[in-house]
Amino acid sequence: MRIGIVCYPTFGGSGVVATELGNALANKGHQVHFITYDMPVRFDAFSSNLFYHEVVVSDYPLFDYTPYELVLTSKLVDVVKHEKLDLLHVHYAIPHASAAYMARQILASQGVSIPYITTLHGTDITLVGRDSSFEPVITFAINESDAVTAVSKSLKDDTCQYFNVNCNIDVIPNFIDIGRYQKSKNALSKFSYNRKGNEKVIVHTSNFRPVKRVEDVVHVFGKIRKEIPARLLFVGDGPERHRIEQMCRDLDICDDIQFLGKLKAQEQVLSIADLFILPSETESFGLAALEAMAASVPVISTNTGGLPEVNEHGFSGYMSKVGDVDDMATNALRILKEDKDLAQFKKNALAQAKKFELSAILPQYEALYERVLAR
Ligand code: GMT
Repeated sequence: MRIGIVCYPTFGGSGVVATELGNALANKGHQVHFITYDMPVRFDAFSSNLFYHEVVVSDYPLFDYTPYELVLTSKLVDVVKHEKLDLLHVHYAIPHASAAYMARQILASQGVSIPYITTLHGTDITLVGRDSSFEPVITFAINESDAVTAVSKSLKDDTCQYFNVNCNIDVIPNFIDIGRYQKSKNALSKFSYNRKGNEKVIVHTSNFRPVKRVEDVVHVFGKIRKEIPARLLFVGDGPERHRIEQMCRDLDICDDIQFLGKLKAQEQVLSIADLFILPSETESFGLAALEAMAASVPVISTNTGGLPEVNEHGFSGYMSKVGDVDDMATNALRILKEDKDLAQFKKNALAQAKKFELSAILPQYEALYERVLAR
């Protein structure tokens, strides 16, 4: 098949999922064309089946806000026609689904037929999409899609609850290439870090937005550190980072915390981790938790959104109510205090991640593509 993928090319989960999906489809012999404003972070530049088409947004003094969606639409029309694409798969509804709709209409007027599939990832529904400034367009573009997928059952339910949409949504969960994470585990970590004695390494990865409640990570860590030697590694960056750094200073625990910033190969850091903390306010899936589990790292998370579909309470880690940092710290210590418990949780985390192995999920997307093309 000749597939066009539209996504945000950044470190965010939706971009990572879209890019890994494209890489995997290309490995299976499909021709995959990425249409984005920048080279996706995980793009496999050495695959002969992968192509990248940049959406170049030029500035003009009249525009206070450059109309990205129109430039994207024009690019979609061009790539579909000239690369003879069979279908478009857009990740994150805003503004990709409406751009795909517009491209489909323009192409139809030229006698070219192109179906589009929309994959909903989370904040496009739970935070941004619900905003009345987007809602009518999102509802329309979802209903017009030739197929819609959601990355968890919880996200499907939220979509059906918040939007007046036809609820014919396929749940196709996010996936993971376990080999990539286990390989880093078995090799010597490129991440240079000298563990002091028997200290436990705790990791949090996010875009440091308020929805991630990064301050809760610091509170939980502060409680753990009172009981056992531990170090906290932050991966990622975003608007809350400055406030979190200030919090570490105020609590006088900065010596045990490192901010590593945005990392391309975060599996190097996970390979030395003992615990992952994800205390989000809402999380449609929690890809970061799955990545941790693929590296055999148990997860302390909240029980919000799609997280119960990913993290199994008492098995791959524990879940607590949003904001309950005492419970999170108690659970973290249940995992970390005894080496034999930690070893068991690490094994369980990997077993849980295996349920989301790429090889099990990829055929679900291929089957969906075939179904759409057969109509
Ligand atoms: O978490 C974010 O803020 C980024 C966002 C994105 O679109 O990149 O992540 C969403 O999509 C991921 C991939 O499907 C999910 O794993 C995340 O749970 C989801 N984030 C939220 O729902 C907050």
